[in-house]
Amino acid sequence: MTEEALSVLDSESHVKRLREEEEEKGTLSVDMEVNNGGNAAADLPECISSVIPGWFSEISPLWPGEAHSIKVDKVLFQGKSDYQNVMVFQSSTYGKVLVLDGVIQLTERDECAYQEMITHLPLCSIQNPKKVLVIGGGDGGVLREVARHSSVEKIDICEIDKMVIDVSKQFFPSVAVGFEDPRVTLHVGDGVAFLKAVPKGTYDAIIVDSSDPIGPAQELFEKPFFESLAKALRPGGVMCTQAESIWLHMHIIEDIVANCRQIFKGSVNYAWTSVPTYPSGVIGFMLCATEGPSVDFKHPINPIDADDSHVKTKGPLKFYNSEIHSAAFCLPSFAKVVIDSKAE
Ligand code: SPD
Repeated sequence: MTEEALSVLDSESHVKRLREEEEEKGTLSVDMEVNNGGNAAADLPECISSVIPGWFSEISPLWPGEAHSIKVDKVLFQGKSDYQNVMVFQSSTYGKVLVLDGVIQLTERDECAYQEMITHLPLCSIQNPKKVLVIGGGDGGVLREVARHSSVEKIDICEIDKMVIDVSKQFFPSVAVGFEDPRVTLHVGDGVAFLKAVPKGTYDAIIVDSSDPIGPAQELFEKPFFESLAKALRPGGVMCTQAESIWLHMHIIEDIVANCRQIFKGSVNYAWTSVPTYPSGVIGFMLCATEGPSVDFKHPINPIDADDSHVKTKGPLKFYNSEIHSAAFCLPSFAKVVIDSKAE
């Protein structure tokens, strides 16, 4: 069987499994069943396919009723680690794509918009970050960005899934290049347990580059984890965590903001960026500082774009600049109302 055929079968069985899960939960459209006499798939008009052959469709209960699709040229890798399904495919328009449990983690074309923002929003907000911890981030992209900061002396990373690291090194060398920096120490293990063992006040900055809060990353969105983060930071230290989409996940964001407000006694702000291949095309970040020297996240005091010493070895920044840093904290009114109300 050709790889193209395999990829179609795989995406069909993935969609079938998710449909079955949705049906079990009763979330699949009732209208379709009624309008089609109970045989929805068979009676769909030709222009609407239940799955587009040769395309990857991203379907999840975290974004019910929609599925972004990307045309697959070739499936390059499929495997099952101890934690999740791992897939890499060559797309027609976004370069290579890394998928974990059916959810896109990065594409070669737009990964810069996420990795640069999740890293430089916190690190450009404090003077001379020296010790940085990355939780998750097994593709190495956040490491690549942290390594642009010449003040940084030590970079620890704790990633649970070795397969993600190996696959990234094999298929995404320009992302995984972050692992080659001599300041990096890799810990393969559970980020929650790792953080609990960190002595109080160890890090200037912690970046949590996780997948969505279903599966191995779920605990990284819960209150005890935020308490461990705060404890591991020095006074006036900063953390930045992936905080989902204002279009899809206001309920998750509300909880994160409320928890962080209680736990972090310094600044607590929400920022966002545009990533076309993430659900709804945007993703947000929760930025928090511990009590201590005050941190104004909205006005970078350590501008990486003013220093070009990193450009020779790592290439130019593609997305981040000081203007987009400040702009990232401007929220649409519907989100501002909710986030500000939780921030009081
Ligand atoms: N909905 C997908 C969110 C993925 C966030 N993490 C991406 C990891 C890239 N380093």
